[in-house]
Amino acid sequence: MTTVEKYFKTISDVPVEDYFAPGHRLCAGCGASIAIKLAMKAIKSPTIVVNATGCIEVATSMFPYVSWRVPWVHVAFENTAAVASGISEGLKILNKKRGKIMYDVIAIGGDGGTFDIGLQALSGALERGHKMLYICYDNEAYMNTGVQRSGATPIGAVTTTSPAGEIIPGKRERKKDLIGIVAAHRIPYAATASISHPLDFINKVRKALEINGPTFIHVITPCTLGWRYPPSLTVKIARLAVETRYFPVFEVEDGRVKINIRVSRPKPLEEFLQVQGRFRHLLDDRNRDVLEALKKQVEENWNKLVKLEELGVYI
Ligand SMILES: Cc1ncc(C[n+]2csc(CCOP(=O)(O)OP(=O)(O)O)c2C)c(N)n1
Ligand code: SF4
Ligand SMILES: [Mg+2]
Repeated sequence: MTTVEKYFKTISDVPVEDYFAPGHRLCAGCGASIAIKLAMKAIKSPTIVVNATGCIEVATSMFPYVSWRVPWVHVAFENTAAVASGISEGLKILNKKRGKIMYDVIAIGGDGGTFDIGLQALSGALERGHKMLYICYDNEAYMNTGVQRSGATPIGAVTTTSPAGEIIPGKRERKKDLIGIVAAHRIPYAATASISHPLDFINKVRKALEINGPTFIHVITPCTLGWRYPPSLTVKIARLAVETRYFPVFEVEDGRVKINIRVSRPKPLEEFLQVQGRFRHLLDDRNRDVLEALKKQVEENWNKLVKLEELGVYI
């Protein structure tokens, strides 16, 4: 890791308090649950969480139990960023009227709720410039409703709406470049992260919360159900996503790109694919072209980032 400021230098610096409490109903080995637990370790003052529908919301708020030890609002996919921005502005007014009210606002959405359904509200909030952090946990499909493909599902992956067989070899379209879309709004801070690198992620959340404007973090969160692997492999698969360059970890700060985890000798992409049932068919000779297309996209994406870092701009 290079430059994310190290608010927490080692894991032992990270607060022991959990604002995301245990006892929720997320699957054993759920990558998203790890991401949210880590994110909530980084909060620095009273915080309001605005949570779109999805596994994180559904499985942490089953009446009469709740896993949130901070004020928490459930919202629809379409208006997550809009609600978060309204709360942020409301707090600003209260601040003016009553003096220092120190609250941070974090919006949380899955890939379906962010790449697809909530994209217009997100774009509006980023463009208007509210002080809020939006975290997208990306398990690359609509998991809570039974693993349907989303704009974040990569080419070749099996979902229930992109099954591999005689007709199609898994999803046919490529993954949407969400961070590119977000960065195009020229917000002060956007970053990617992986649950396999917890300090990098926690420090990024803290860094984002300290910025007086809209910030965005895209974290990759393997899903044992949808990616079809045993729960014990979650962190290993998240690490392989980084080590194969499948999911580059970088930040875009005031338009400048910095690759935080430089993968100079990537592991073969097959190491990431072969442990997941959703990709296993890609190792079959008859799907070689899809595997090659995925490899090409991974390579292009990495090369683009390296170039943008050299250039010193994202777009
Ligand atoms: C407008 C709307 N469409 C569909 C649904 C049904 N729904 C509930 S959870 C969910 C999946 C969300 O996927 P994602 O945002 O990726 O989160 P994940 O379930 O993967 O955590 C869907 C489609 C809904 N609640 N609202
Ligand atoms: S389906 Fe996937 S994202 Fe949802 S709780 Fe289970 S492991 Fe987590
Ligand atoms: Mg999802």
